[in-house]
This record gives sequence, C-alpha cells and structure tokens, in this order.
Amino acid sequence: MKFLAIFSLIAPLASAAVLSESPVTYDGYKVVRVATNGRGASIEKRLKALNSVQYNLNTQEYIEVAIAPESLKKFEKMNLPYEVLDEDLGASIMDEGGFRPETSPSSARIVSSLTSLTPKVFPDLSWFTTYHSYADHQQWMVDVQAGFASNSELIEVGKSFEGRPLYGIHLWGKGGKDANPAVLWHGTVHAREWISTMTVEYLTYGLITGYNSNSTQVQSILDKYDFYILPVVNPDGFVYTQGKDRLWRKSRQIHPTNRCVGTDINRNWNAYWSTPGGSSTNPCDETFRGLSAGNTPENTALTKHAQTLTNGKGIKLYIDWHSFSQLILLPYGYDCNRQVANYDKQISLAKGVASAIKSTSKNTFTPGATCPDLYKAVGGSTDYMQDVGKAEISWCIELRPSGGGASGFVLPPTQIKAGVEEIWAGMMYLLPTM
Ligand code: 0X9
Ligand code: ZN
Repeated sequence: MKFLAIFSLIAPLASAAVLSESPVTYDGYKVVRVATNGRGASIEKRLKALNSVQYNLNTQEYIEVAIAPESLKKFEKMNLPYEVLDEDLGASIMDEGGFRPETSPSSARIVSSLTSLTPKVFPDLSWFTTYHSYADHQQWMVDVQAGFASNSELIEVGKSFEGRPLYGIHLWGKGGKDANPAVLWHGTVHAREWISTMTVEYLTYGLITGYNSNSTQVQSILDKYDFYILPVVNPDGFVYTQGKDRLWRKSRQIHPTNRCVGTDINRNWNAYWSTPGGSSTNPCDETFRGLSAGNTPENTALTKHAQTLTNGKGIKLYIDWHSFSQLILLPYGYDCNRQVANYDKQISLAKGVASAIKSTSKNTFTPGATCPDLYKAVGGSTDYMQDVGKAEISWCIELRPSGGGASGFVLPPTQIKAGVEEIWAGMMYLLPTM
C-alpha cells in the first residue's frame, strides 16, 4: 500500500540547526508542490541547494517545499513542473493568530509547577476557536480540573530539559482513583503540531462536561478506564514555536559536543532504539534519536509514568497525537515485516474510528501500520507502548489536514472546532467498543 505516501516530517533547514536566536518569520516563503515523476532524489538534491524547507519524506511522486523569497528566482530557472500551495507562508502563520516574538513575552515564562496556579473560572467552548500560549494552557488545565475535583487530579510526571512541568490530568469514574486499566494520551511531542494540544484538551473537556452532565455514554467510559492525559509532552519545543520558529519539531535539549539543538522525543524511546535507519544519529537532523535510548528528560519521565501504569492495572489504550496527514497508525515503526499480535483487532478498531470520523465531517482518516504504510520510524512511542508498556492498543494518530502546503502544521484556527469534534466522534466509537 502506497496510500500513505504524503508526509510531513522534514522541517526547516533554519530550524534544524544552531543556537541562533533570531526569530524565523517565513515571510515571503512560497510553498510549492514539485512533481518528481520518479526523479525524487535528484530533484531533492537540487532543491536542497536553495534556501528551502522540505515538508515530505517520500519524494516518489512529488516534493512539497517552502522556498525562501531570495531563492525564488533560482527555483524558477530550474524549470520544474510545480503548483503553488501557498503564496506566503509567513502570512498564513500570521492568519493563524500565532505568537509573534515581539507580542508574546509571556510565552517564555516558566511556571515550574501547576500547583503554583489557582483555579479561576471553568472554561467554555470558545477556548477551541483559537490557539493559546503555553502559560494559558497550564491555567486552562488547572481551571478544568477544578470543575471535576472529586474525580480527577493534576499530575506532573517530570520536568522538561528547560525545567517546565510535564503536566497532565488523571480522570476516573465511580470505582475511584486507579481502579481500572489506563487510557494514556500524549499531545504535542512534536512542537509545531499545535492541533494535537487542542485535540487532547477537547477530549478532556468532553469527558469532564459529559460526566458532570450525566451523559450515560461518558459515565460508562470513565467508570471503566482511568484516563491519563498529557497535552504538551514537549513544552520547551512548544514554547519555542510560539516565540522563535513556528516550524520547530524537536525538544530543546543541548548536546555537549554539537552546536545543533534538540532531540526527536519520538525517536528516543527505549524500544529497538539502535535499529539502523528510521532515525538519525546526527544532532542537526530532525529525527535525531539522542545519544542513548531514553536520554531526554522528557522521555525518561514519560517512560517512568508509563511503567507505573503498566505495573498497575495495565494500559488498555495508548495514543500519541500528532499532525498532519489524517492517519491512524499502528505499530510497528522499526520493522516493516513485523505485525502486531492483535493486528486484526487493532485494525478493525482503527477502521471503526475512521468511519465514525467520516460520518461526522466527511474527512478521510486512513488506518495502516507505521513502517510498511508510512515509513520506518525507530525509537517511536507506539512501538515502546506496544511491546514494553504492554498496551493492548497503541496508536499514533496524525490529525488534520490531509496534505501539506499552507495549512500543514499551520492549521487555521477556524478549523480547530471541526477538527476536534471529528476526533471526539472517533473516540466515542473507540472507547466503548475496544
Ligand atoms: O515521524 C513521526 O514521528 C510521526 N510523524 S510526524 O510527521 N508527526 O512526525 C510518525 C510516527 C509513527 N508513530 C510512532 N512510531 N510513534
Ligand atoms: Zn509528529
């Protein structure tokens, strides 16, 4: 199956490198889709000579690339067949209502623990009409938890490299705390994938308001599972996307022997970590796996937390929320020839989720397995949760949109509501069925 060919991994050259602190604006960058007709490798090489940002890994049919204004003339001279996806990426980022460095001094403020915040008012749905600063996300979680005080608690599983809390919420039902198998959700491991934060928050909000308003469906779900929801597991990267570089992907870990910054936390998990291919050993690359398995503070903390759940009532469902491409990805990422033992069950549930989404929004989400259907990804969370965390179901869901161009990682805020609602529909199929 080559249906998952479109992809979105490669990030800006600007963000791949260095300790440079001047903000990247992407003003005047043009996003184009260049047809490759089987000549992907040579065309990719030519495009790399430009000041450009490549969006997709599989270049067999086309390359989606954002080209800096100073390189546009050279690009035209290459005479490649292309179509324009976005006339000005910088303008799209502004339309997103993002946090320009000069207007967001608070984005870098570090609240070391959510316990230092006091609840204000219970949020309403207007939260899901726009993106928010990291500080506001923290306050939001405190406010939401206070509205479900007897069936939830704030959790902090550790700290990020720069000392931000890896916070979340634990929800439970009538059996009391820790009585049931776990549903574990991670959001925003890749810093630029902002819709994932909003999605896990919407699911949290829906579960809490549903339970509080006596929805029998939600109550029976929460009576059956303990939920552990961590909306921003890469807070340093997330803050960096708000103030410095909207397209930053990795953590902000500094490496002793290299000037490039950041580790891909989704290549750092201690499962098949040293398998060649599917991650990078170069700290300047977007898929840098770290100097050893689990050597990011984020991964260490998330692993320890998952182990507690495994050793407790076990993990029923793990989902790592990403964007974009609209995919529901099963393990394995490290080996294209290995299938999960309960493949039939997992793929049938994934198909059910996809059809629940389709009936809600008409959007197509495609189920598949990571390596054979997307690409090889080693040291990823879903392989870890499946084999080491012993999760029964272990998925990576790639959210809206389906393709790259302007709205790839930069999904317009007008799409947040429909985006999170379609996922709610998918989860309302999955959670009672699994
Ligand atoms: O490459 C990745 O890490 C994910 N795609 S993304 O464009 N969001 O970066 C896919 C990862 C597949 N699943 C896991 N191995 N967890
Ligand atoms: Zn991702």
